[in-house]
Amino acid sequence: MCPVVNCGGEADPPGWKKHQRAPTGGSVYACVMITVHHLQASRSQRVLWLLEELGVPYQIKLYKRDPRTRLAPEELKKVHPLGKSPVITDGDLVIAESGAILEYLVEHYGDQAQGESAHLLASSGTPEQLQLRFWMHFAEGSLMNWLVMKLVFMTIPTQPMPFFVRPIARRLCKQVQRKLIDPNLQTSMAFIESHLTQHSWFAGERITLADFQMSFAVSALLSRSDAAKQCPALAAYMARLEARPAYQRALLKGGPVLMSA
Ligand SMILES: N[C@@H](CCC(=O)N[C@@H](CS)C(=O)NCC(=O)O)C(=O)O
Repeated sequence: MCPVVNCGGEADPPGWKKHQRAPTGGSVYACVMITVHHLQASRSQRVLWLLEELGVPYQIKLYKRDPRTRLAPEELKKVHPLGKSPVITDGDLVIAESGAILEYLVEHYGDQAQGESAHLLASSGTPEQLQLRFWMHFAEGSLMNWLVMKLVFMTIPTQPMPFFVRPIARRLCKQVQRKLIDPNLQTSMAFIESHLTQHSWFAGERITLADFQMSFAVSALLSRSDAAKQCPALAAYMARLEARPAYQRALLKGGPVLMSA
């Protein structure tokens, strides 16, 4: 049974939603817990990390990847028709797509956070806001496409296939990586490295939502590109993220960020 609390007209406490008006005045709150529909080793780790930083209560519903195809289970389509993770539910709301989820969480729960986590957005019209917006879109609109392609073309030759096809598959996949994917990753990586050499965080000198959105792509880049491992600013940035207690708590609750090869 969900507990109920009477908050007498104060701001919504974190994790509680206004339920009904109390006859004696004030408001009655019921705990409508945010649920993160978390696919094992996936982008939804960034949502867990944000919730930990904000200090908002939530629960995790874990979905295991198909061990053969590594795809999400069909069950996730019952939560949202796209069947991808992350998806969150908050009361009657179902929200998909990492960027939309991160923005929703900060807009609705950000003011309940403490310290630097209370200021994860940038002021309107500032250069910081432009940067924040750029990295929010770049992460999923550009960089992740190349990183997913890299994973796909690394994985194809390891899949079951007739023995005489495997050398052809291997050669073809290597060519695609060398001619198309790796040069694009290299360009992105050099751009990120140069940016992080000049700034501590993606939108400037303080942590913002852009860092949550970019965190998964940076992990994937470091794991899928040998050249990225040689980038000192990128490595130092990742170490800074991993040192944050909230990031560690998210890892403990959600498991590793990436699938093992
Ligand atoms: N742009 C989307 C991508 C969502 C996405 O593709 N998620 C992956 C996990 S990293 C997924 O659900 N994959 C399982 C599948 O495609 O079956 C977002 O950022 O939310």
